[in-house]
Amino acid sequence: MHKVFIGLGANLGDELSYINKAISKLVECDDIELLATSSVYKTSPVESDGEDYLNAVIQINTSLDPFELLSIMQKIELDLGRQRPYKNAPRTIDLDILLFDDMQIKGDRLTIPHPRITQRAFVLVPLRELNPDLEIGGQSLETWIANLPCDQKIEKTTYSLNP
Ligand code: PH2
Ligand code: MG
Ligand code: MG
Repeated sequence: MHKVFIGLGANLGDELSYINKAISKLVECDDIELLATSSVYKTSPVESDGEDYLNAVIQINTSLDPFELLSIMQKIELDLGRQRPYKNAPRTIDLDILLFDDMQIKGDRLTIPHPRITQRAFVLVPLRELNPDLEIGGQSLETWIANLPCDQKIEKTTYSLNP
C-alpha cells in the first residue's frame, strides 16, 4: 500500500461541491481508501487569476502506481468540467499528487513531490494539519511555511467535506 497526499483546488462554479464530488469519485475506486481530509481553506490565487480558491488536502492509501493514480485523477478532472484555456486558468477542480510515499519522480507527465509544494501556503498549511511531522527535502513543513516567498492569504473555513 502506498501513502499518498492529494491537493484539491477549485475557483470556478460551486467550488465546495466540486471538491466533494472529486473526493467521492476517488474513493469509489476499489484501489483507493480515504484516510483523512483536511479543513477547507479559502485562499487568494497564486500566479493565477479569478475568484478566491477553496483548497484542501486528503490522505489516501492506494495500491495504484503514481501513473495509474494520475490517470484516474485526470479523468475525474475532465468529468467535472475542467478546461485549460491558458496556464493556471480558473478551474472547477484541480487534483495534484503532492507526495507519494518517499518517491521522487521527475518527468514530463509527472513530478513528485509536486514541483511547487514548498512554495504554496494552500498546500503546506492543510498538509501540516494532516501530519505536522512531515518533512520535504529534509525540512519540516513549519520551516517551509515560515519561509514562504510571498504573502499568501489563507483562511480556514467552517465548510466540511462530505464526500
Ligand atoms: N493552483 C494553481 C495556481 N494557483 N492558487 C491558489 N490559491 N490555489 C490553487 O489551488 C492554485 C493557485 C495551479 O494549479
Ligand atoms: Mg495545481
Ligand atoms: Mg494540476
